[in-house]
Amino acid sequence: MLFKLRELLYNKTYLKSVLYTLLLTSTLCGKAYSQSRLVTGFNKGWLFTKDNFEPGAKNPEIGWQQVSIPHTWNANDVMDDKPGYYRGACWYVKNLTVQSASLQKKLYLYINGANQVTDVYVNGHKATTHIGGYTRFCVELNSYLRPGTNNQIALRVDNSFNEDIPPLTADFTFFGGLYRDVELTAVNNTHFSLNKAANGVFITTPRVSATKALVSVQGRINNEQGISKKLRVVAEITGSNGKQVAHRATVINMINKGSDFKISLPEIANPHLWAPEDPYLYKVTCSIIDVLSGKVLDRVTNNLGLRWYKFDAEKGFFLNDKPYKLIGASRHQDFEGLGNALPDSYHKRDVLLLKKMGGNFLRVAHYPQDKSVLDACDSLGILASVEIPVVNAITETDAFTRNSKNMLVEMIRQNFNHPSIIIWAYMNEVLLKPEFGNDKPRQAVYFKNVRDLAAQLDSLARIEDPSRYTMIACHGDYNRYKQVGLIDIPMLIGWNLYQGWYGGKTEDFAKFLDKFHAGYPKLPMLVTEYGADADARIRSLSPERFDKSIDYAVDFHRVYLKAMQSRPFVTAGIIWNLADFSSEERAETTPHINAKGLLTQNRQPKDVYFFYQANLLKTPFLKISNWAYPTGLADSLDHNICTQPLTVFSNLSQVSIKVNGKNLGTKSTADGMAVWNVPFLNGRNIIEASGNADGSTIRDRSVVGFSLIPTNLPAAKVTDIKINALLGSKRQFISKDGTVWLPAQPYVKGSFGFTGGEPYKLKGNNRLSYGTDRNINLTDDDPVYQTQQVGIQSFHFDVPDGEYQLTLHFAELTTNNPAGALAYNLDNNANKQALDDRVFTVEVNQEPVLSNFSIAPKYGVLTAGSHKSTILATGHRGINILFTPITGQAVLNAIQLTGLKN
Ligand code: GCB
Ligand code: CA
Repeated sequence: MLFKLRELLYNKTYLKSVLYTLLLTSTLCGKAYSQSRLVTGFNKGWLFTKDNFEPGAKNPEIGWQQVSIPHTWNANDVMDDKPGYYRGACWYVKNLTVQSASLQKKLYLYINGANQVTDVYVNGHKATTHIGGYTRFCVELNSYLRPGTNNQIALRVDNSFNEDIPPLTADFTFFGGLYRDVELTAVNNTHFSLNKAANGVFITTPRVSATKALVSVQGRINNEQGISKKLRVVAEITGSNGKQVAHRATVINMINKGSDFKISLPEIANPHLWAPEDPYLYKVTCSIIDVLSGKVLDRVTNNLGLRWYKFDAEKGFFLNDKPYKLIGASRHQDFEGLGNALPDSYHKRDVLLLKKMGGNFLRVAHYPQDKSVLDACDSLGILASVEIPVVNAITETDAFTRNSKNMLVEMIRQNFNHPSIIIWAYMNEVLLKPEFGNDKPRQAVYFKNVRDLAAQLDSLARIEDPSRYTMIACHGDYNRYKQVGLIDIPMLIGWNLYQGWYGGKTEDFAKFLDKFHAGYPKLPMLVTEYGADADARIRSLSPERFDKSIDYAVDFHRVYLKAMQSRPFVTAGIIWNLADFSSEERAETTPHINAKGLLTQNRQPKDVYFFYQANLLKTPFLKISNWAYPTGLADSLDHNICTQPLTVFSNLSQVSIKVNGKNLGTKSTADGMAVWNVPFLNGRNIIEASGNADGSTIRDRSVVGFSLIPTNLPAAKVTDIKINALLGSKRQFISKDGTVWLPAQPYVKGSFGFTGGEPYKLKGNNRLSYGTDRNINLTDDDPVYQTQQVGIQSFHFDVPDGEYQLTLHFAELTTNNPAGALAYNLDNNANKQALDDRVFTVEVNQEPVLSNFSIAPKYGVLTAGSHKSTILATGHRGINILFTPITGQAVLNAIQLTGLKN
C-alpha cells in the first residue's frame, strides 16, 4: 500500500491529492514510524518565467514555461558566441493544496539548491530568503497555508552578481535556477530540529580502533507547541545485515519548546571498519517516542562509517593506521547540455567513474554539491573534502563575512554525518586579487582582511566540527601566502599547481613541493589542484605547453604523478578536474569549457583517464589509446603506410600488440604506458593489445580509421585525394563533422604545402607558441581557425589532372577589441593589440578566386569564413595558389582539397 502510494507520488496528475491523503492519514498501522517524518518530491509541474511577477497575484497562464526541477535557465546561453549569460531574477510558481487536518503536522519546503538568492513566497507572503547557491535550506509553510484551497508557492531565484555573496568571480559558470530537488517534509510537532536544514542528528565517533568503537549521537529536539511530555529518545546502530549492534535510550521530560540531547552508545567490539577497499556502512536510527502513547514522533536514519585518520606532515595520510596516498580529482556539478541541473544518477555516476579510475579522493570543489555525491562517496569508499565557494577574492564587508560563515555552518551541519568527509575547506586562491596595482598599503589592508576572515572561518569550522581537518587551497605564489600568514591558519594547506601549464616547466612542480616542505616541515600538505587542458579532438606529434593536445596532457600528468608518488610528504594529489566543465568566460580551443577534465563534459574518457587507471588500479588493466581517427602523410614516396606512435595504457609489466594481424612484439610498460610505432594503412586498421596477468590474458581491441595522405601526389588517384590542413599549427584535429585535419608543411616537390610566412602568434601572450586562444565566432571547430600562416605566399598541391573542390578557411585573428583578463590568468593580462590592415588577392592556377580580399569587412574579426571553389588541374601542373598582398600581409588559416573526378 505504502509502496503504491509512493509510486503515485511521482505521477504528476495525482501528486497533490495523494500527497495530502498521506499527510492526512494519522496512522498507517504498524508502519506508523515511517510516517513520523514524511518526505515527498515536489519537483514536477512548476511554472517558470524570466519576467516580473507579483507574488500572490493570479497564477500566470500564458507566456510561462512548464518546467520540472532540477532546472536552470542557463543551460544554453553559456555556450553561444555572445559573451555572458543571463544573470538576474526569475520566478518559479506552483500550487499546493492542503486539507486542514494535515496542518496538524509541520510542513516544510526543502530546497536542495537554488542559485543564488531565493525568496520564498507563500500566498503572497514572504516566508524566507536564503542566501547562497550551494547549500540546502528549508522553510516552514504552516503559518501561510490556507487549507482546502490552492496555495501559491512562488520562488524568486536570482543569480545576479552580488558583492556580499561568495563566489564573486571564479573559473566556472554561476548557473541560475532551482537546480536541485525540491521536497516537502511533514513532521510532528515534536521532532529533531530542522535548523539549517540539517537532519537534526549529529553522529560522532569519539574513539575508533580495530578492537572497539564508541559512537555518540546528539542534537536538539523541537517541541513546537510547548506541551509538556515525557519523551524517550532511542539510538540504535545496525549492521549492513540489519542486525542491531548497539542500542541506548534516554528519557527527556520535555517541558518547553525544545531540548538538547546526547546519547553515548555502548561500545561496539571489533567494529567493521570503513575504508576505500571496504566501505562498510552501519546505520544509526534515532527515534523520539512519546512515552505515554508509545507513538514514534520522529525518526531519522543516517549512515555511519567507522574509521579514524590522520595527516602526517612527513609520512602522509593514514586511515585506520594504514598509509594511503590520496589520489583523486575535483569535480564540478555540471554536464554537457544540462548546466548544473542534473538528475541524481549523474552525480553518482561521476563518483563511480572516479572509483573506476582507481581514485580514492574527491575534492568537492568549489562548493557543496548534491547530497547524492557524498552518499556515493560513503558507499563507494571515496574520501572527500567539501568547501564553501570563497574563491579568488573576498569583499571586505560584514555582509560577506556573515554570508561566508553561514555557508560554512550550513555546509558542515548538512553534511556532518558522511563518513567520507575528512576535510572542511573555506578558501580557494584568495590572494589572487591584483586590482590594487601599485597601491601596496591598500593591498596590505586587503590581505589583512582576508587573513582575518580566514581565521574566523577556521575557528568556526573547528567549533562546529572538531573531528575534521580544516584547509585552505592556495595558488602557486608561495611567498605571498607566507607573508600574508594564510598558511599558518588551517590545519592543512592545499596547493593548486600548474607549473608547465600556465607558466614554467613541469619539472618546476617537484621543486615547488620540496621548497614548501622545507619551509613548513610540520604542516601537512595536499596538491589540491593540478592539470592541463586536454581537448579530446586535438593530438600532436610535437606536444607543447598550452597546445591543448591530449599528448601534452598525458606527459604533464606523468611528470606530476611521479613527483608526488616519490614524495611521502605529499599527502594527496587531486587532479583538476574529473570532467570538463562549464566556464562561460573561457575561450581557447573549447570556448566556454575548461578542458582539464580526465573525461569530456559528457563523461567520455580521454587518454589521461586511462593513464590513471593504468597507474592506480590494482586489478589488471589494459587499454589502447582512444585516438581513433589519426591522419598522416605516407612514410615515403613509394609507401602506402604511415608510421605513427600509438600508446597502450596498462598496469601489466609487459604488453604486446598486433596491427592488422601482424605481431609488433612485446614491450615493457613504464609509468603505465608502452608506445609502439605503428604502420597505419589507409582506412581500417585493427589493433589488438594483450598482456598476461597471473596466468590469464587481458586484451583490448581497437579499430582505427586512418586517413593516409599519399606523399607521391602526382601518382595518386584523383578521387583518393582528400587533404585537410591547418596552417601555422602543429596539431591534428578532428572537427565535429568527422573531418581529420593535419598540420600543413612547407611545400616539397611532388607533394603539397605552403611557401612563405610565419605562424600567427598572439602578441603579449607568453603561453601560446602559435595561434590565438580567443573564441572564433560562428564555429565550434575553433582550432581550425585559431592558427594561421601570416605572410603566406603560395600553396601547392602537385595533384594529377582532374576536377577538385578547394576550400580556403579564413578568420581575422587580429582585433582592436582586447580579450578580458580572466582572474585566474595570472601571467596573461588583457591582450593589447590592433587590427591589422590587410587586403590581398588569391589566384588559383592563374585565375583570381578572391580579388581585393579583406577578411574583417567580409566576415568580421575572430569569425570563421570559408571560400569554396571548383578547380580544374590540367597539363600536369597541379594546383597552385598564389597570395598577393595589396595592403599588409596575406594570411590563410586552413585549406581543404578534395578530388572530385579525373
Ligand atoms: C585554479 C582554480 C580553478 C580553475 C583552475 C584552472 O587554480 O582554483 O577554479 O578552474 O585553476 O583550470 O585554471
Ligand atoms: Ca567558437
